[in-house]
Amino acid sequence: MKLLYLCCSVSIILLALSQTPFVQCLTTPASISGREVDAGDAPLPDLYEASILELQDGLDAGQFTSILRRRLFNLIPLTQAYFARIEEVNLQGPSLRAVIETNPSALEQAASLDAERAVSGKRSLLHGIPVILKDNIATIASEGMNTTAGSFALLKSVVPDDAGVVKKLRKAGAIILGKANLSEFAEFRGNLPSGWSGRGGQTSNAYFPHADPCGSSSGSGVTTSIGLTAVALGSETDGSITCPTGNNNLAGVKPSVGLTSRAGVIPISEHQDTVGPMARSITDAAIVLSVIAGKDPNDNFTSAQPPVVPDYTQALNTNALNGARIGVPRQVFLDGSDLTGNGSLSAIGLAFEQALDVIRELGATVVDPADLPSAEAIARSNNETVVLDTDFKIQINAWLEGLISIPSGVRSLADLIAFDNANPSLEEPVNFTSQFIASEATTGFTDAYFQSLAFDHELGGAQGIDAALKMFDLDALVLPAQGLTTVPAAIAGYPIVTVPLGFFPSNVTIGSAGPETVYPAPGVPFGLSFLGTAFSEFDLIGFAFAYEQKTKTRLERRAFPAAIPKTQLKDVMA
Ligand SMILES: *[C@@H]1O[C@H](CO)[C@@H](O)[C@H](O)[C@H]1NC(C)=O
Ligand SMILES: *[C@@H]1O[C@H](CO)[C@@H](O)[C@H](O)[C@H]1NC(C)=O
Ligand SMILES: *[C@@H]1O[C@H](CO)[C@@H](O)[C@H](O)[C@H]1NC(C)=O
Ligand SMILES: *[C@@H]1O[C@H](CO)[C@@H](O)[C@H](O)[C@H]1NC(C)=O
Ligand SMILES: *[C@@H]1O[C@H](CO)[C@@H](O)[C@H](O)[C@H]1NC(C)=O
Ligand SMILES: *[C@@H]1O[C@H](CO)[C@@H](O)[C@H](O)[C@H]1NC(C)=O
Ligand SMILES: CC(=O)N[C@H]1CO[C@H](CO)[C@@H](O)[C@@H]1O
Repeated sequence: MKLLYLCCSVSIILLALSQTPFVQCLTTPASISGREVDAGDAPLPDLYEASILELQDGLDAGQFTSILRRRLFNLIPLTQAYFARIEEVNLQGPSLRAVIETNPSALEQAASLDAERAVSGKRSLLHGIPVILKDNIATIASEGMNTTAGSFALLKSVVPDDAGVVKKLRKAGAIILGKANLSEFAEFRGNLPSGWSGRGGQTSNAYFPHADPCGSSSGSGVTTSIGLTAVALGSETDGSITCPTGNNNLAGVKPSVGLTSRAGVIPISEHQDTVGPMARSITDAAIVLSVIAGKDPNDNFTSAQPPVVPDYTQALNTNALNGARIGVPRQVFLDGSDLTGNGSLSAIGLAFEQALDVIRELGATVVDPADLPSAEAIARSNNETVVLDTDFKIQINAWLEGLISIPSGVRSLADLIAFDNANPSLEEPVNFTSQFIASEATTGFTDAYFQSLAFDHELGGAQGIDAALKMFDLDALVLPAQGLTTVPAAIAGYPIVTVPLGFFPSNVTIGSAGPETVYPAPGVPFGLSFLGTAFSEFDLIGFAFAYEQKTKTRLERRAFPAAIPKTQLKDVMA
């Protein structure tokens, strides 16, 4: 009854205000995917952890409405609550610097999406759900936000259009809450610290003061980890979703190259870049991926994907690991890293061994080791650098050329280097521009480039991940999310699905990660990755979900107290 009452009272007020015909209230189903809900009587969701489905239940029930304050819309309080939470911790308090800009049009979008929902129901499970975008994902300038990859050189530049993934989000009814700080140019500038950009400063992890959030989707990770947004999008070329997903206690999907559009995303390399969700649960990540996946005429790599985008929420099966064969390509992380043995990162190796036991308990056969035949060749290879250096120059030049306008006048990589050198106080070029310089020195699509590209696909795919899957008759591979474990999937363009694995213990020796950051540090999270062949996201999401539901590792530990925002829905509704 309560549900009906709330729904109708909101709609009647809307009707009075707008003369919009009131038709939907009685027929809007009060359940999502067959679940019975009566959120009208339920407590308000805690925004630190709130899932997309919890938020939808509240929205369906009109639960976030404050009639006292004449707030007639559910989405305005929800959006305001997230804005207030950002305000509390972004530049004040722990100064996490996770958000680079908020969307000045968000409240307007919230109002119109709310009115639409009252009249004709929700467009999708993302209707009204706030999303934060990494600052390399374009949004039309008229909305009020910049798209800069964190660089002052791109400030106030005008992009030709929304990114392909943003068009899909808007169509699904999502609210774009803001842009996330990142490692500038997605960490393709030089030896810059993870999570640092000229415009945004140093992003910090919320689990230990000044801890490394990992990069380059650092702000996407930190904002999601403490509920400054419902979900975020990140991008990965090699490790940039996987690593910050792990370091911030999240679930994330690095999709196969070509599953999600890169049109309108400030590029590194079309051969490796990919855009994916970073969320607090595999369920949320699956909901977002189902929306952003799909073909886009503006990114022809998407034509390689299977004809039908799966509904990834159909993969959410707690039994998914039962009977599966999961391989451990140990050489990938034993070589040249400190994840095992007695080093400061050994907690990761220890937790990983325990995770293998959980995977066995869930009915899977763990094949260990299940090494990639190419593991040693990958460790020795410099092919990826050749490909990325060459691609970046060509693609960033095209991006800069394609802008409608750019006040800095920067129209090429050479201009970008000159801008950084001319503005040391903004962009600290001394130590941070070496990758730009290496890329600028490349001379286009040489024979060596094509050879490197072909080797990469071969090393990551046919002699790498695909070879191991075939030789050991596996359904997927599993690895810690840190270190160089992302390289084989990066060079092959293959997917990775990451879930929380554990946290550094309180007695870990605190290390230095950059001028302003520490790593490892007590309580800082790390992740577990499931890997497979191209377009195997559906299966990987199932495996990750089964592991996540069995362990619920995310809930074991929260951010440090000052990094937990206090504003909740009740505070903006009262
Ligand atoms: C970009 O950022 C600048 C400075 O913060 C701001 O004045 C401007 O409104 C923002 N948006 C666009 C589209 O330029
Ligand atoms: C996309 O188009 C480019 C340029 O026209 C071409 O070189 C490339 O092979 C195409 N890629 C795919 C996957 O179709
Ligand atoms: C770890 O330390 C113990 C005791 O100091 C030593 O016996 C062992 O060999 C070390 N293990 C590795 C992998 O270094
Ligand atoms: C690329 O990989 C191939 C195959 O392993 C190797 O022979 C070659 O030396 C590598 N090239 C570079 C530039 O590292
Ligand atoms: C640049 O790096 C070098 C070596 O790592 C260091 O000695 C120097 O202080 C750094 N310069 C600046 C301006 O940070
Ligand atoms: C930290 O504590 C654990 C458990 O109490 C212990 O096994 C480990 O050796 C300690 N590590 C260090 C670096 O002191
Ligand atoms: C939304 C927000 O707080 N943005 C800030 C990000 O950091 C830069 C640099 O400190 C500030 O100028 C922005 O206001």
